[in-house]
Amino acid sequence: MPGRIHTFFLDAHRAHRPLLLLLLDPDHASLEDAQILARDAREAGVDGLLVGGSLTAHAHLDRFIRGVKEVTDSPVVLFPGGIHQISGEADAILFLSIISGRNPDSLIHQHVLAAPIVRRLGLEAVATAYMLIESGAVSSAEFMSGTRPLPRAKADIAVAHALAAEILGFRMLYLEAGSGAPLPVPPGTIARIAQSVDLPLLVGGGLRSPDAAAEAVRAGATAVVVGTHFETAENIAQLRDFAAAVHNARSTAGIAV
Ligand code: 1GP
Repeated sequence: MPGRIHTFFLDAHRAHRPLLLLLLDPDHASLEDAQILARDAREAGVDGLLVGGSLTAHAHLDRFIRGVKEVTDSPVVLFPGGIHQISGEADAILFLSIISGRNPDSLIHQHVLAAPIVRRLGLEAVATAYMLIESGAVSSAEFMSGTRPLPRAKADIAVAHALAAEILGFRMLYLEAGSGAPLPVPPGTIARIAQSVDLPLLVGGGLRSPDAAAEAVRAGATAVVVGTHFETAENIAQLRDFAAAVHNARSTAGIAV
């Protein structure tokens, strides 16, 4: 039976009820700042929080997540850059396999190391196929994982990866341009994938405006993830605009694919 967080995404996907997720990187925010942001996000209508990063050298991940959960009742889901980012305090972990790459370490090896820990903690793990898409610069995820992203202009290749992920039994797809990417995932690629597979589709990287977030949703994203933009204090006031843009995107004009 799907766990609580898998159900949260499945329900959103099936009901065409798009979600805005805020990414908190414990290396980029103190617990106090993260608590303020998490509280503001909840009030602005943000649907959930991801916690993680490519490095995350944070020595007190459990305490960080406990602290965030004190101020929000939104789901808090691990988005790990490695097996050192596992915490039983989270509601679930995205069990990410970087299927765009050909590095066995990020396809299966890290998972073999993580699985016994996840099971011992009783943590819900949602098998998520993670696809890096070329985005105009080398992303941290690309560099740290030692993998190459999918070519930006080749939607057919991205679709074939998504189909393989669905056939292999992954529960969700994550299309990633990379944190702070100059260019987000092309809406045309999102649309082709959304038309090809029946899985919750998370999209993130380089989304800096409500319009860009809405465009990803109109193309077919179940959830959009925004991190870097809200690490700048003056942008936090835009949380509400982002949430409204995402939640209302499907009721406004569609995109041409
Ligand atoms: C990164 O998709 C997330 O893994 C969010 O990206 O930081 O560019 O918003 P940004």
